[in-house]
Amino acid sequence: MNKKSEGHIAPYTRPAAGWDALKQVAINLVRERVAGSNYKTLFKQNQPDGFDCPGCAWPDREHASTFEFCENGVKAVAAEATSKRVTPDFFARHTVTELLRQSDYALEQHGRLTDPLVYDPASDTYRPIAWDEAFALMARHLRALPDPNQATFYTSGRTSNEAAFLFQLFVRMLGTNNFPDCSNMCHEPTSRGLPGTVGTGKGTVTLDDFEHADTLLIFGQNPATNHPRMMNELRDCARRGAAIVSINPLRERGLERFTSPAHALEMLTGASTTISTLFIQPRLGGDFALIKAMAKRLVERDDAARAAGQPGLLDREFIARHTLDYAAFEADLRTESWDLLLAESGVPRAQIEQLTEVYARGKNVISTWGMGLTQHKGAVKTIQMLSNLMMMRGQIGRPGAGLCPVRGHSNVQGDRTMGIEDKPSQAFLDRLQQVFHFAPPRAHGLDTVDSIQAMLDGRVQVFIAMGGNFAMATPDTPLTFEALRRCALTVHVATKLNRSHLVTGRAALLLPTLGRTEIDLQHGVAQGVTVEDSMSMVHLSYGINQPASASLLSEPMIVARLAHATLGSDKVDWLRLGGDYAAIRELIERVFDDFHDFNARVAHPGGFHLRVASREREWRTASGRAQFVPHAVDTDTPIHRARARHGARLMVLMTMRAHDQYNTTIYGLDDRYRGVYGLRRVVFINPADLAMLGLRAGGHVDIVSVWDDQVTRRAGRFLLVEYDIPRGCLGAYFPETNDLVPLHSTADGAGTPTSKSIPVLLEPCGE
Ligand SMILES: Nc1nc2c(c(=O)[nH]1)N[C@H]1C(S)=C(S)[C@@H](COP(=O)(O)OP(=O)(O)OC[C@H]3O[C@@H](n4cnc5c(=O)[nH]c(N)nc54)[C@H](O)[C@@H]3O)O[C@H]1N2
Ligand SMILES: Nc1nc2c(c(=O)[nH]1)N[C@H]1C(S)=C(S)[C@@H](COP(=O)(O)OP(=O)(O)OC[C@H]3O[C@@H](n4cnc5c(=O)[nH]c(N)nc54)[C@H](O)[C@@H]3O)O[C@H]1N2
Ligand SMILES: [Mo]
Repeated sequence: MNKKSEGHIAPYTRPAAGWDALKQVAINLVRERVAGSNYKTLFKQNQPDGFDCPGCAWPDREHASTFEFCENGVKAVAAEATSKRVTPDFFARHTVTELLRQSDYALEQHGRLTDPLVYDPASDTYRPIAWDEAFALMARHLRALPDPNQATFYTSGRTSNEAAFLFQLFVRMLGTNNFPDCSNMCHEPTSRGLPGTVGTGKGTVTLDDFEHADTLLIFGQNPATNHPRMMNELRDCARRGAAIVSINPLRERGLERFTSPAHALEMLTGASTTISTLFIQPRLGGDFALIKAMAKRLVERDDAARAAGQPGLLDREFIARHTLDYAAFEADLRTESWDLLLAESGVPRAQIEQLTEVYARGKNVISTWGMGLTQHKGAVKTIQMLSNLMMMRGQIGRPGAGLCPVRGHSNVQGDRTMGIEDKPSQAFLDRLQQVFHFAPPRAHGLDTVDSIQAMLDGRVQVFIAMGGNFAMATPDTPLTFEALRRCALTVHVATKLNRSHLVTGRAALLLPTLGRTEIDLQHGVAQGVTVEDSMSMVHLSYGINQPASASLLSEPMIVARLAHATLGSDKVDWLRLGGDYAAIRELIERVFDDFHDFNARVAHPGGFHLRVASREREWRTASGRAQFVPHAVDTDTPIHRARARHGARLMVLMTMRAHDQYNTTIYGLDDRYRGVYGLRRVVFINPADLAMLGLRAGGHVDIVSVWDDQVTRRAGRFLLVEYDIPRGCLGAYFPETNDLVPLHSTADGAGTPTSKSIPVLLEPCGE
């Protein structure tokens, strides 16, 4: 128990969701002061005639007849439907410097932005500006750049397909591929890794496959908090007798037992479903070695079975017909050292054998993964190794089986499909050239980390963000702040105030926009936008609430007016497109073959499935076959080097989400399933490490990064909390810990910050 604050620690013993979740919903609706007329919104989320939940990218059951209840979806909707407003009057009363001293939670609580604002350095305040003047100011800055590559354009994953398509078209017509996006910090290793093995950077399953799966491997994911609607799928699988394994350093309570709020009887009787039957707790970043060990064990078991005259365990027909380089891959497995795999994974051999049995017994296996696999140095090769493992038994491209990366933001996958991509393919650029008659820039652009470095170096002068909270979501916070402050102009299109808006360039704009829950009228006609979920379903979303303010513009209209002001409308009639999203969809259809008959197909309830070639065993690799990719265990990483210097005191830190946050948006201060109440500055640690370090639970420490530059990265005063987490591993929440992530500590081949494997030391601080 912590005496100095109101927070406390108390283990959670009930099943996930259930009545506790309902209670939290009520609390949130009151806290957000959601207007009575906006309550109905909650029942329209993910319904055929409603809007797509802005919460996460988990798909919806087609024609869902019951309200798919989701506590955190309600929080996301309530946060947008709040009746609180942050008006020009508020900004006149508070300087930016003053606002910077408020917590992220407090900033969020001020409510929805109502008017376009411009930063006034003389008074250090944001002041109202007319929309036309705001666009003229941006156009002036952009046109004045000697090289369009001196501007960079960030996208967060709530942006609709229509807005994203216009955004990328405008930016490429301007002349750059500088498209940092939230995906760079998220599933980029998935998008870069999968094409090298199965040819397509997307998942191969749909919700229907969950109905036929008998085995689920859940790697590095906390669905009870981050994808609550996935829990209903897991519940149904568990009830059918499917084996469900959670592979996670933390034994997440939400994956143990679950009471479904969608099932009245379960709620009334307090019944719950056991979800995971097996918990494997690798050390942070140990998944690569673990998966490789499973593959090695599978080869050994296959040898033994065949020697005994039984059928083998590998799907040799699949391997022969569909894949390349299995022999080299198997040879590498045979020579790999068990000792090394055990040491690097942190999982005992008996458990690896048990896990391999579960996998080998599965007729239909789905592997899902989240940030626990992607935010590491070796993330790309880990994902490729998982793909290898699944291919060994032909578990890709047939019903009930496959690869299931679980994306974060509700349209992050769609934004990438639409061309928010710093490394666009030449074929895509050719198509843009054909359809729009201009010469798109061909050189690769800047991603998120590159953009920060370029701003620091003065190579980028203008930063424009379509949503998100760039300053808080990115690593190395003080450096990122400095980067933004060195810009000539920073612009944020946003729904609610966040810290990024307070870290201004010499000139700065804050432009308020409609949220997805709001009615978007253009020329008196309600517009729908489309989004693509994590399983490649594309569907329409119509807002139903009155806009938070009469001055809001939609994202597509903001892009259209910016493009018109900057480039003129000779080649593209921007303003017409900004006022008619069906017309934007007609252009999308001309650029992407998979979107043929877009308007007609998306009008069907539930939308349509965007074809994923690998799901149909069409491999879009250079050879036309799925590729086995051998990879060695890396024993010379920054963590190995830091451990060589500091010995057992060296800890590895993961930064993750608490239950009451949406990325950088803090809704509340609890993390219910992990038993943390009213506190965010906590660090989870194994009791044996506490003893080894001479520390005690309830004490406070500073966390200090170990990195091979001269920068001191420190996050002060965290409460030590004993937890069931492997030795040498720590867990804490982001964004409070982003100061600790070195900017250039990124995933090989993907540039993703290594937010889940930061080498650190703990320093006790006085009470
Ligand atoms: N309510 C809510 N919903 C959200 C979000 C939110 O913030 N709040 N964010 C959205 C976004 S953008 C995303 S990307 C997703 C994120 O959803 P998740 O991927 O679930 O996100 P995290 O909380 O970052 O961490 C996931 C899990 O990874 C585990 N983990 C950490 N390191 C390792 C490792 O080395 N190996 C393994 N096997 N596991 C590890 C952690 O213990 C944790 O359980 O959720 C989306 N949905
Ligand atoms: N240390 C650490 N860092 C991380 C992570 C981690 O696990 N650890 N996770 C990473 C991941 S997975 C991700 S995806 C990124 C997230 O990075 P971002 O996407 O940049 O961050 P969010 O917190 O989701 O952005 C929230 C803001 O978006 C704005 N917003 C909300 N809805 C809308 C809308 O409809 N339109 C517009 N224009 N704006 C809107 C609001 O102003 C809100 O304040 O963070 C990454 N950073
Ligand atoms: Mo994400």
